Amino acid sequence: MLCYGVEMLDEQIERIRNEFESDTQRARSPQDLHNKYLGRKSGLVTLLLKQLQQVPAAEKPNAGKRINELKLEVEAGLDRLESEAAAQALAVRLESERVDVTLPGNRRPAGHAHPLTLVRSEIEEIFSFMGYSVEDGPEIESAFYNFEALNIPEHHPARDSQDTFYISDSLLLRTHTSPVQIRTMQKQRPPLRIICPGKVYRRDNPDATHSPAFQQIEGLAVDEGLTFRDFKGTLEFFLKSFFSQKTRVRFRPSYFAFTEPSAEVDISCIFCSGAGCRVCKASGWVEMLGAGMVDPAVFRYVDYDPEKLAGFAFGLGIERFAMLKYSVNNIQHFYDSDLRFLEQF
Ligand code: 2NL
Repeated sequence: MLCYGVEMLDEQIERIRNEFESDTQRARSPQDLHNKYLGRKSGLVTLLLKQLQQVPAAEKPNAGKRINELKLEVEAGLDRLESEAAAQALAVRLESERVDVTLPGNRRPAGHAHPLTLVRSEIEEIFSFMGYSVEDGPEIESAFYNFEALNIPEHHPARDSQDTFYISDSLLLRTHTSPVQIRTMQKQRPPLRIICPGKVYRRDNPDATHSPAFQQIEGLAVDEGLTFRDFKGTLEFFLKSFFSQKTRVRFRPSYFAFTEPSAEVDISCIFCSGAGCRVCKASGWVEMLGAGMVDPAVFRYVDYDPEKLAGFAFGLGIERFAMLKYSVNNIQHFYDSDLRFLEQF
């Protein structure tokens, strides 16, 4: 297909221009058309440019100019095709990935606090209101902090390995959170107002009201001139705040090695208001906590002067408070992690 005349070249240019024109109408891919017209070896425009070597020198500038015009036209046409193809691809993709932003989202189920945590928080709040702070301590304790400093001597039945989980001769799982109070008294000078929530361990067989691991809150106030009336008023305020203002509170004499005098504290039954039912075993009263004025022997263990200072303390089981407040008849429900139970709180 050699050509030597401008005439013939013009014909070729026109033919290629027309062919390109109709190729672009037929929606062929820009890449194919690029190869067909501008391909490095056999593109139609490329071949035409190669033929330029054989054009007589006089006609070369003119011929070159025309071929170049064709090349620029083809390039512009290909650019247009390419941007049209890209716009088309984007439109297809947008359509296929269309998102209806008005559809409701997938809500993830949200968890919430465990009932024992709810009760602990509520008790902490009532005592914070009265100026108490919350203290924490280790669950593995020494016999000194768990027993000795609480005036529970060696050979006392509470120390028996039948009742206590021993780790070694002198280490054990705390049976109450009193050791935290002993540690706090060693660190801080009075006045002191603290509550100590936490897990405690006792060798009980699990049943509807017992668990070998349960949660306790103990409280302690120490100051000069604290009286039994402060003690009664504090616990009455706490129990009425937690249950209801209508709840009546009763103190019965009791005994603990670490308090003197000691008391068991009852509330009027919240189910029958004192008339007598199954929960209060027809007595109208339900025992809620043990408490008393701190025994002078305990003060001596922490170098507090029992002649100058007085204090009161109490201990309660969080599970017991939760069972009464939420009418749960088996303590094991709190540990079974059954959502049908937990979702009710
Ligand atoms: C119960 C109730 C009680 C205390 C705990 C206590 C702590 C210190 C000093 C004096 Cl550091 N007392 N705690 C007092 C009375 C009762 O727990 O039923 N315990 C067997």
